[in-house]
Amino acid sequence: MSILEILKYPDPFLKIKAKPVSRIDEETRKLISAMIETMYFARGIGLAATQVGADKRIAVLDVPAEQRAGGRGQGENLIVLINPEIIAHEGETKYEEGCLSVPGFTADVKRFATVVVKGLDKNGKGLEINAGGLLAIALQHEMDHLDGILFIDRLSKLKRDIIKRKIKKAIEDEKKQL
Ligand code: QAP
Ligand code: CO
Repeated sequence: MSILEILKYPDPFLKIKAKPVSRIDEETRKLISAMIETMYFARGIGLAATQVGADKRIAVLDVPAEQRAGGRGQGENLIVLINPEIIAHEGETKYEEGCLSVPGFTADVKRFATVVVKGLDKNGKGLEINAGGLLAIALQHEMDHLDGILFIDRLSKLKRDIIKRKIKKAIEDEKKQL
């Protein structure tokens, strides 16, 4: 059992482009378990390795079934994705996103409506996911993290500047409280 610290914007580590995983060794397996525990503990639906300070292309997701076409029972929606890539996409959609690394803030973000994502599962077996709805959005959000991109970076410059100013002010106010 280990809960990891989630890095918060503007931590510079959130901007790195994570390195591909070449071997799923003991250290990688431990990281994956800790990421899953941390995601559930923080009540998130997705978490990328860079958010917990690990330079590896790994994401974990658990998008609730009712929000997911053809979804199954709770606890059966856990996805571990290693070295993910979008191999096809269609359409466009907009969703009010949040992020565990930008707590307390949300904004409408434009994404592909459906994606086909290729990668490896936790055992290194090839995996292909055909997703729409919230899962498609979550996959794109987590894959962005692995390239050092936050949802606020996907906003227009005007909206981005406004939200960044609000976040910085919230951090300042929090410091004053101490
Ligand atoms: C990424 O986000 C995502 O601000 C996962 O106070 C976002 O789990 C995928 C969270 C939108 C699809 C759509 C955020 C929890 C969790 C907060 C999350 C907060 C507490 C965000
Ligand atoms: Co995020």
